[in-house]
Formats: sequence, structure tokens, C-alpha cells
Amino acid sequence: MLSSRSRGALVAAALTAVSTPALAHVSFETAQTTPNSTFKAVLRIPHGCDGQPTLKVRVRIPEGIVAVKPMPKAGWKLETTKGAYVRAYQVHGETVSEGVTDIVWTGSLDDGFYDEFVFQARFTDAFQPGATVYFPVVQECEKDTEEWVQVPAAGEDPHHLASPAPGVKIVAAANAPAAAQHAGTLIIEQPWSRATPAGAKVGGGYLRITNNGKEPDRLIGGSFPNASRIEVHEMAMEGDIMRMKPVQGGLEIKPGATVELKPGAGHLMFMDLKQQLTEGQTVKGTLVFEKAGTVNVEYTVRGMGGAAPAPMEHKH
Ligand SMILES: [Cu+2]
Repeated sequence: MLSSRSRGALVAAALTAVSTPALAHVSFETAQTTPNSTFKAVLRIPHGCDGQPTLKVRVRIPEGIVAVKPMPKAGWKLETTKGAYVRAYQVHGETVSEGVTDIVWTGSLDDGFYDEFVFQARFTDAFQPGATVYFPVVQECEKDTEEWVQVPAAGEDPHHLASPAPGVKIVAAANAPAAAQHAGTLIIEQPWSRATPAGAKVGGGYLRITNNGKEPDRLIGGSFPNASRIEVHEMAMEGDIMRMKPVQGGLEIKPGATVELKPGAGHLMFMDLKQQLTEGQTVKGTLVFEKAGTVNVEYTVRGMGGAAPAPMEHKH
């Protein structure tokens, strides 16, 4: 059955030479992720049903997507349905076999307005790079219902569908991340570094550290080949300027917390680098924690990218 909006879209397409139906579809702001990663899904609702306001937005969670947490939205009632998964999944070393299967937001969104509905979800390794995961979405309006549930057949262009389900494409991690490493109560994930320009004296180190213990631990240093030392840096405002500076007494990882060292935030600094870091390289180093002790890590060197913290502006 052709919904009223689809008929409207066909009329619109007939009237205008430049038809961009994809823009009018329900879609995700970011439409790709990697297996075994947590994804922030931002569902975009661009219009109501043929002029009517949207009163409900329902999202069906496909099998293989776990640890779903919708974000509450001011003015909207939020409900979830939970159920058993078809099979069990491993998430951070724990087995999960049930969780959210449906999310429903109830409120009102005028046809003339646009809004976004957010949830967090973990993509398990049930999906391989190249696959697209479709989330059926039903938009209920005063009289009509828009069902964004169509899934393209193999080889079919999803843009040709009238009401495609929004999808998220699975891509391989830029560089296959090393398996999570356990050190005492700490889990260390995805150490990486950035390629450095020729002659650069410093490099950055990034990773994620989770403390599953009951006591805080502190990252106090480490070693890196061809660097005279490692510093743990944080970003801090100095007047109007954001600068990096060494963290006094080491970086605390509180019990239950995950600390992400990343560009533009806290990071490791490899000082007095004597060798350039090149993309694709892996470099072995160590991290030293107050309680967990010395941990061997292997950094994957990624491309220089655009938004690196400016290491040349260092003040030491
Ligand atoms: Cu720094």
C-alpha cells in the first residue's frame, strides 16, 4: 500500500526536476560504525505524515544490537520493551542475552519542524564489515502512519525505495584494534598514535582505560621506543587558550570509570621523539600504573588526520 506521504512524494517528484527523496527519509545522522563498538544513533525525523504532526516514533532494535539505551527527550514520554535475544553476546567479558527490543517516544512534532531521537547501542560482532543493519522505524501521526521498514534486496539501491528503514553500515576498523588487554582490574583498549611530520619532537598516544576494580588506580607514566620519556597530559584553559600540561600525580582512573585518552582531551605525550611515526606502523611500549604496575601495549599508528592537538605549541 502506498502511504499518503509516498503519494505526496511522487507528486513532488513529478513537479520538480531535482528530486532528492533521500533527504526526506528518516535516517541516522551517522550511518556507519565498526563491529564491537558502541554507537550513538541519532535518528532524524524530517517531517510528519502528509502535513500531520508526528505523535509517536517507534524504533525496532534488530538482533545483534545490544546494550541499547535511549536518551530521554524533553516533552516526550519514553518507553522501552525488553526481551530475550535470539542468542547471547559477549560485551566487555560479560554475557548478555536480553535487553531493549523496541523504543517508543510519544509526544508531538509539527510537520513543519524537524527533530532528532537519540539512543546508544552496541553493535556486536554478529555483523561483518560490508553489511548494513536496518532499524525499522514507525512514525505514527494523527491519522496516518509512516512505516520506514523497507530493506533493499541484494544489490538494490536503497534510494529507490519509497520508505526505506534507516540503516547503519558496518565498516572494518581503520586499523584492526588489538584485543582488550587486562591488567589487574584494568582493561586497556585500542592504543593508537598518530603519524608525525618529519622532524617532530613529540607524538601523541591515545587509548581507553576501564577500571573494573573497587579502588582507584593512576596512570603515572610508561615508555615508548625512541622517546626519552612519556608524559600524561591534560587539557586546561590558560586564560582564553586551551593548552596541554602534565597531569600532576598521574591520571586517576576511578572505580567503575572509563577514561578515554583522545585527541583534544587527555593524552599521552611521547617526548623527544627521535624517529618519525608513520601510518600503519605498530609500536610497542609500556604503561605504568600505580597499582596495576607495568603493562605492555602496542600502538597502531594512524594517519595524521585533521584535528590533532597541536604538539608544536607545547610549553615545557
Ligand atoms: Cu601533550
